[in-house]
Amino acid sequence: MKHTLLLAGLLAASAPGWAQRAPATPAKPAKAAGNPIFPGWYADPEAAIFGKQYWIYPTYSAPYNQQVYLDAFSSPDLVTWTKHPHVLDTASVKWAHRAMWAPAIVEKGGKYYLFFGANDYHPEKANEPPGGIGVAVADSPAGPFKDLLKRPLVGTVENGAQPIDQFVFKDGDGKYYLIYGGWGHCNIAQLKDDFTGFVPFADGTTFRSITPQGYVEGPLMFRRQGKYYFMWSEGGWTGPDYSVAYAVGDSPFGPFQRVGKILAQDPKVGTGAGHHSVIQVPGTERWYIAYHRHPLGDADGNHRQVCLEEMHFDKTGRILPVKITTQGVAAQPLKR
Ligand code: FUB
Repeated sequence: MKHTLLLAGLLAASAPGWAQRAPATPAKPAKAAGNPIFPGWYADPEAAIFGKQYWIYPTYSAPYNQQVYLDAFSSPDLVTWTKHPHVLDTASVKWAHRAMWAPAIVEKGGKYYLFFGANDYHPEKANEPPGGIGVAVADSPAGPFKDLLKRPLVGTVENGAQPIDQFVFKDGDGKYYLIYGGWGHCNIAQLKDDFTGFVPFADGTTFRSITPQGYVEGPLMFRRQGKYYFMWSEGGWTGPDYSVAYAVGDSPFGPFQRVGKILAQDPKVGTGAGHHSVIQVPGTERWYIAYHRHPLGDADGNHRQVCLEEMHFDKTGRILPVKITTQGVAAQPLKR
């Protein structure tokens, strides 16, 4: 879907005296994406850049029993989005039957690995079938993704963390980490090179808790100027107060001291702004935050829509609070 907005600059063109100063060829109006960036109920957007395309992999935000597939969306410029239906489907993951959640994508060695949660695993329930975090692989970011392991990669509750809301972080030394967890607990574990399991830490443990104060779910990590930024969602995802906070550390293991919230509802724009991801345009200091929010006045918890805003840092490296908008971001074609 294409959203085109004429920016305020055009209005200014009618100001007295403008005609004399205007260039002979009027500037092309900048396009803006508009929020939400594509139609439909979607949540937990994982944003990525592969080649000259932006990608977004969201959760299909329907009742759990209908969450049996994942769609993806691609764009050359953040404005025009193409839908890739059912890039992963429970039909190709035998152990997954509902609640397919919060994809995380990584490219390695020419293959694309899509990590996902499935089944809303609750081991305390009688006859609970397997569930947790799985991994699927494809030759293209558009799929089709096929189950890599034929079983969950994480199918147990470790350190109190529900096995959902996975994120894959690649550190500067080439090591990949799975960072995940619901129920207010977050773990980090080092992935094996082929993503089929984990490399235990030197102390013999596999899952290390890095849960910061206020953490609920939806973790994410990135590195900037030698610092590790750890971000997560707080509050309840069905309600208006869902939001995003962050901490900064010197290693992927922290310790992480909560700095504060940077994304939250704006009662004039949308509510429940949370479960985000972050992308940096390669070779620039341009950063974007993808997140979901509820439309104003809509109390259905599943009614979530994917939005995009720019994200900025101050001179000391603090993330500035993000203003949620209806106009979204300007077109940003990728150069390489
Ligand atoms: O979309 C399903 C769940 O809602 C996610 O796993 C949570 O993070 C919340 O966004």
